[in-house]
Amino acid sequence: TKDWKGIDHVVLRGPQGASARISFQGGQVISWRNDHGEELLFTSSKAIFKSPKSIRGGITICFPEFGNGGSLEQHGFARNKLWVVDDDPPPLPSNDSVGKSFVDLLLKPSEEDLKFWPHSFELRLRISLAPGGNLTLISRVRNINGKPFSFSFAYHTYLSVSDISEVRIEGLETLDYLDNLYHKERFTEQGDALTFESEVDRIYLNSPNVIAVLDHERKRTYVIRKEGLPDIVVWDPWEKKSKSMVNFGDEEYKQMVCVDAALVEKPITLKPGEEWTGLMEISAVPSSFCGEN
Ligand code: TA6
Repeated sequence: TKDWKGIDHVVLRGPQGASARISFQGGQVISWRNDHGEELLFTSSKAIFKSPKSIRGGITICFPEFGNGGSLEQHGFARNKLWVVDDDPPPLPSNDSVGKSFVDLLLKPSEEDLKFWPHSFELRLRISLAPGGNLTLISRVRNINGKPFSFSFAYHTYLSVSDISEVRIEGLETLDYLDNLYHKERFTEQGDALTFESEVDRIYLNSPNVIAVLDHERKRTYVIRKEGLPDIVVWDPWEKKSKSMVNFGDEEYKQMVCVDAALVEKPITLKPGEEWTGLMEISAVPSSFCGEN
């Protein structure tokens, strides 16, 4: 359908009211609501809903590169491309989507993409919504090239929070991280949960496969589970950077935090015919379920 901000999209609906809205542009989740109709993802009020740029918010797919270290545009081209519905996807190894509402999308490189990144691939993305509202994204990258290629990847996820100063992230304690604010220098996180009082832009390395983002004020906890994605990126632009972004409100850094299940430090290399799978599942639960008051 096209009735929402003029963009082609599909809506998944759960039996009790949860929903997810997915744009074909970028294969991007642009809304995810729980059974009470509350929005769980942040989208900027200044977001530009016009291709070929990705919308500021939701979950953007960063592929074949995360960041801007290489020859491609920042975070790769996948988020700026029009994806198609994959009518006949090869079966997934697990029966992960049984009982869920889901959509399968597909991205293949255009002639133009191949000029900048000369590797033929198929990127398949299944997005599914479970009856309780959990959202799962499963990406599969297949090398259909004659030669090996390497890539990095991220589910760049803008979580909606009430006030960033009330947020803390558990599961990253004692991990090493690369700090984008210090030329990717390597540091080690201390023993406490991560809290925010200034700009944060870090890549936590080899994180546990489950981490929790606690929004104390809203009494909500996001639980992020991942497979095949060793790293977690955490980003909040804070005051100064917010002002420099045209498609982001000056004060909106307070209402969001990006927590990305990602593969950044050690890119994956696929030989011809090989496939890689990366999964992220997010659930949003009342904090009391996680031992919070
Ligand atoms: O680590 C997250 C990050 O790479 C930041 O450095 C920040 O620039 C952000 O992504 C957003 O990138 P974008 O290209 O969407 O403006």
